[in-house]
Amino acid sequence: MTIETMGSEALARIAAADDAAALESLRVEFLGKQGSVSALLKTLGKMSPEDRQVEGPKIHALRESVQNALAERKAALDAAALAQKLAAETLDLTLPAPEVPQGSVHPVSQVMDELAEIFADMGFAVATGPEIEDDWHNFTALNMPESHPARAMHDTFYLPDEAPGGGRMVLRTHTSPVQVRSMKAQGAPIRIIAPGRVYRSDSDATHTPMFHQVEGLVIGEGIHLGHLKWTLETFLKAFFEREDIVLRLRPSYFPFTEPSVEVDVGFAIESGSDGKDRRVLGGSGDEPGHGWMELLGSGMVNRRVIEMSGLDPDKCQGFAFGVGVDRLAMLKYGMDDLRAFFDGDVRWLRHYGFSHLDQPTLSAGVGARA
Ligand code: 2NL
Repeated sequence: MTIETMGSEALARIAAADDAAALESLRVEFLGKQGSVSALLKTLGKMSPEDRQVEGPKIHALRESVQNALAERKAALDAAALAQKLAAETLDLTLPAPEVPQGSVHPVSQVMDELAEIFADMGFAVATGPEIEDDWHNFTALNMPESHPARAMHDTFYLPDEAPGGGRMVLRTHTSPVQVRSMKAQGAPIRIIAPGRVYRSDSDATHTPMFHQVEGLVIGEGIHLGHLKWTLETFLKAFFEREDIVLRLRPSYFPFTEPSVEVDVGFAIESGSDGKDRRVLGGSGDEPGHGWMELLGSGMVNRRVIEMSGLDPDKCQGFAFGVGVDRLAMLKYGMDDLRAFFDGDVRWLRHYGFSHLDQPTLSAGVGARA
């Protein structure tokens, strides 16, 4: 084979190499220690000076052209690989943002935000406190001494730890201890709501061992039942976004209030599009086809509770109330199974959850928009 045919054959094979590995094996085949071009170079040493004069430039030219062809082909393959990578990674920034999975606001959080907004407008601050409480703040200060039968009704979760001041540490059974702490810390006057998690060892279709409660407390001079009724009426009208909310106050009993008042809300029975009857709040429960639904517990704060919280019951009085947040959410947003609240099922959340962009405001209506 002549040097010329060797050259043209080598260049053709280099031009046809379609990846870096094929190119490298050609480099070894031509220019490696045992390579064909290297072998030709070695023949120069044994040639006569005259022959070397003729063959030398040809062989060196062959080596150079093979080297150049390898470098060129490598550059071409690299450029093609880069172009392909760039094409594959192209981002069209004019496309709309992709649909990505989004979180949503849990109905309980939404209702808590609505409560804070409504009560802030009436001058209430939001107070919080520990979920692990001592016996004194959860029970004794609320007029439930050790032997009190109401303690047994609280289905309390007890911790092994001894509480300071006697008894055991507990998971709070209501948010009342938050308010006892507020009275002790800031004295009178007071206008607060205390929303949060509470715990009772009870579990069935309508009870979960953890649920949410909001309590309210107003302490001042000359506070009376009229203030309580106005406050609850104003709250419920704002929360359910209807002016025709009608309240019925019934005498009741709680150890921490005296007198104690249970609050019913009038409802009407409407048949839904699914053929099922639903209770819709609004109107007097005494009309035909209407009824009363028990919603809140409340009363004038027992003077013993005011005393134990470090205030003088002859100088200041107050009212308090408590209501289940989960229950409020179910009533307002039409959810029928309490247990689904705490399953963490994203399909449920997608259905009932709220947009974080829908901040409840009184001016726009506290409820979320459709
Ligand atoms: C209910 C409703 C209620 C209170 C909670 C309270 C808090 C303090 C003092 C007096 Cl610090 N009362 N909270 C009052 C009445 C009812 O909850 O159904 N509870 C079993």
